[in-house]
Amino acid sequence: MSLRNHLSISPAVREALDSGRPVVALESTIITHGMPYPQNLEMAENVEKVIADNGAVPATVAIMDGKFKIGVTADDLERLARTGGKAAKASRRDVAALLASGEIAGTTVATTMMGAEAAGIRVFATGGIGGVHRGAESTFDISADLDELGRTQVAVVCAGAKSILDIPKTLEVLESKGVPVLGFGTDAFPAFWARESGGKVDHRVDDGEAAAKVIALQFELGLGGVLVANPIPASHALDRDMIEARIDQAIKGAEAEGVSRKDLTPFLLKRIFELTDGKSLVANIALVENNARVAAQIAVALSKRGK
Ligand code: PSU
Ligand code: MN
Repeated sequence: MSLRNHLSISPAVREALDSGRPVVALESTIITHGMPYPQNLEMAENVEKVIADNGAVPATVAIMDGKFKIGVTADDLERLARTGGKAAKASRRDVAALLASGEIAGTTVATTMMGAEAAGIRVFATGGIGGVHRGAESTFDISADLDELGRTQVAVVCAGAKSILDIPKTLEVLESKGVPVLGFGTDAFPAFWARESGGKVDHRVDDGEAAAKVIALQFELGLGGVLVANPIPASHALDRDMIEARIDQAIKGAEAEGVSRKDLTPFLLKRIFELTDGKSLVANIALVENNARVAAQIAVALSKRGK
């Protein structure tokens, strides 16, 4: 039983892993379902570059052509970006069916963690994680990302969670699953476009070294994943009241149109983009690049520790 038999690892990533050099995984649902074309392609290329500029090798993960790809070619990246929302969105439950069909799919945080762990990659950068949706007490809509963080030994660097989710409930579930939440230079759990959500992190780390020390111990102890919460740069943060009002509007729209389940997050992202005249997208790109930089610093620090 091993996902390893279904990986296709790019030569650059293979070489880095074999020689113990730092590697950072990247997800692809953010490319297929999180942003429109061509900004998604530009973002994906820039983020890979930020990681390389900070001394690590980028490994964008996707399920396509019947393989779990770890590190994709420029051509693959373009295919993912152009296919966009017509691609499948691969959560844990979709992996076997998508490997069987050969369909093209963006990997969520959950599935990117699975691929990263199977390949031996310890650090992964994204924008925001999935979590407990507002109204989950009646819909049961809780992202598989939270379960994956509880069991898979990968550190995920994100800008917190969007307040399209219920952030207090998301933090409660992370606690139940035993996931340490590390605030990167902050005591506040960030809310994606805003630097604060009102929630607190469990522990604070102020640089890549400090984060790597905790992550290395967590993995040595076999305790599952780690969430590193890295707030959006202040220069790009959006006004909290403005964005909250737009999010409320988008959620009402989803309810009115009967959008739910796995279509909900992509629908809300698109509506918020429209309602903020694209400001949400500019901020989203800035925070992903910021997370990529921090993830590379952590990967470099881990590799110095021989992890
Ligand atoms: N949140 C964002 N942008 C995203 C996603 C979440 O701000 O692109 C994507 C990620 O890939 C995440 C997934 O893992 O949506 C969660 O989807 P779901 O809630 O269906 O598990
Ligand atoms: Mn869901």
